[in-house]
Amino acid sequence: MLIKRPDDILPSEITPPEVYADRRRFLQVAGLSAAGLALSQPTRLLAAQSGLPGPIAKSPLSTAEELTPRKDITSYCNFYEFGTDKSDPAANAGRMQTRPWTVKVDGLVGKPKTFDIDELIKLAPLEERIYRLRCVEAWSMVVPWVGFPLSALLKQVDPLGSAKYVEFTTLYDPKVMSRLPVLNWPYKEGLRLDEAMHPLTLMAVGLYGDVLPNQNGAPLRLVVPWKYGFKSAKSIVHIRLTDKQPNTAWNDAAPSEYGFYSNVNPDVNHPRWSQAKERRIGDFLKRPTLPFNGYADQVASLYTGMDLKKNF
Ligand SMILES: Nc1nc2c(c(=O)[nH]1)N[C@H]1C(S)=C(S)[C@@H](COP(=O)(O)O)O[C@H]1N2
Ligand SMILES: [Mo]
Repeated sequence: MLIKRPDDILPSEITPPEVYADRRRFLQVAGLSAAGLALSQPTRLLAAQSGLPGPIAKSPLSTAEELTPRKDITSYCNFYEFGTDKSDPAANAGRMQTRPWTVKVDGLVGKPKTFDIDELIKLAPLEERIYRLRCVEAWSMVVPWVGFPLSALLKQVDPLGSAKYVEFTTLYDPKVMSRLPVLNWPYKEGLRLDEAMHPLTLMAVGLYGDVLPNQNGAPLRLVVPWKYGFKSAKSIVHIRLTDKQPNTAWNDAAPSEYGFYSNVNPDVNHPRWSQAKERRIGDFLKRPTLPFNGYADQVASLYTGMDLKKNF
């Protein structure tokens, strides 16, 4: 299952020692057991695709569940700037130009910087991370992202001790995007700094071994696998570190329905529907939703002592 397209795999793939050493270091930083994770899956390298610098290491943090077909991931999308129907982003997001593209990183940092996207993509080794994505609308997918940990980017700008939160702002270009005030444009999202630095938090630049399609948030999107899908801000242009909890597009739109944390929680229902179960795209029957979308072992400790019914 891990090898979705065998023709993408290099014929001579053996884990180079430096990749293995990096991975061990990564696991140590993550506080995860190398024995438990690193040995559970083979580390294979995908061949570099035309649009992404290679090689792309297979992450031990991937789920082994069956992948959602690429066609579904790229045609059943939420990207309200391009329309509110699931099929609208695939039809309309092609109008967005993703080069040249810069991402400004500033706020409470020692070394603010504006990155060119192609420089950013080479900043840390790319990994394939297969994660569950659980939408607040109670459907889910399994997505083979390609990206790098957000922490690698944040370390480049030296967060100050006073930084407590990270705000993400995405592109708003009314020439190619909706002018309807569906949400307060530009779309914004936010994380606490420790959530942003968590090793599971990914900046995705690719999907299925190739560059991100526009409708999935090219050229750069956030992926936070233990939170509802709407936290995954697409087509990011600005990242700002701050000492105050940032506003977010969905919290602004409906504060009683969408909180700042938005951790996947089967025990806290959306005011208008249950969150206890989800329908995996392609399945007929629903399956139970897991606390923190199945990532509780890695992330529950971030919320020790917090009332997650109040901080939903
Ligand atoms: N800029 C922007 N980012 C966004 C959204 C959006 O409307 N605009 N929708 C969010 C929601 S609700 C979900 S579920 C995911 C969907 O990602 P996908 O379409 O790649 O599956 O993107 C999130 N990121
Ligand atoms: Mo969503």
